[in-house]
This record gives sequence, structure tokens and C-alpha cells, in this order.
Amino acid sequence: MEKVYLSLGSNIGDRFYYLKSAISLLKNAHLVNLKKVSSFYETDPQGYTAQDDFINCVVEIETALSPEKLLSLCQEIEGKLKRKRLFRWGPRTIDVDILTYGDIIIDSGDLKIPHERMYERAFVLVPLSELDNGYNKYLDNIKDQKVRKIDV
Ligand code: GSY
Repeated sequence: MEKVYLSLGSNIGDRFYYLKSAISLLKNAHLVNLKKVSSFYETDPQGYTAQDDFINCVVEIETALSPEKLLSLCQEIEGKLKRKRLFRWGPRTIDVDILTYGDIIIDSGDLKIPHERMYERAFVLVPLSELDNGYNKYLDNIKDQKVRKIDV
């Protein structure tokens, strides 16, 4: 079993519904144990900024799936939730991205682990450092980006 961190985000429609449904699908997935879920954060859009705010969180799972199979599972979950992505970097109903997979490094076509932009993004680093304080040291990089913890 490998420890994996996934980043989840949504900025179209009922954002909480999409995040909670994706978490529930992960919880019920074969060969996946859901271990931890971070707080939910409302976050300013990064990259293409003329779009609505996102809600983001990070989850920790343990899995016996290979990185490639896990990527397929993430895509399957996005498909089940009828993912809409209007254009690259643009608004989307649900995104499920692999951040890290144990200590593995992969740099192939559609699979790059660790996620290539994770150290530049507050919407990843703030919830991730809640689950693993080893990432606290990177928070200084992103202190100008706004994230707002949502009380539920
Ligand atoms: O890469 C994930 C999609 N995405 C996000 C996101 O999830 N949250 C925020 N705040 N900005 C984003 N820009 C993109 S692209």
C-alpha cells in the first residue's frame, strides 16, 4: 500500500456536492483506503483568474493501485460526476489530481508525479500541510494567495 495525496477542486454548480461525491466515490473504490480529508477552502482562481472561486481540499489515501490505475480511477470519478471543463485552466465541476504517490517520481505524457505545480499553489499547500506538517516549510512561497477556510 502506498500513501497518496490527491487534490480536489470545483468551481461550477454545487461545489460542495461535487467535492463530497468525489470523496465518497474514493471511499468506496476498490483497493483504496480513505485515511484523511482536509478542511474545505474557498480559494481565488489561479492561472486563468477571470473565473469563479474554487472550493478545494486534499485527501490522503492508501492504495494498492499503480499510479496509472489510480489516474484512471481519478478520471473515472470525474466522469461519473459528469465533469465539465469549459477549457484548459478554465472552470470545471470537479478535478481530482494526484499530488504525490509515496516517494515515486514519474514524468510521462499525462502523468507527472509529484504534481508539477503543487509547490506554487496555496489551494494545494494549505490543505496539504494540514494533513502533513512536513509541507509547512513551503507555505512562505504562497503567502500572497488567498484561501479561506470554510467552517462546516
Ligand atoms: O488544477 C486544478 C484546477 N484549478 C484550480 C483549483 O482547483 N483551485 C484554484 N484556486 N485555482 C485553480 N486553477 C485551476 S486550473
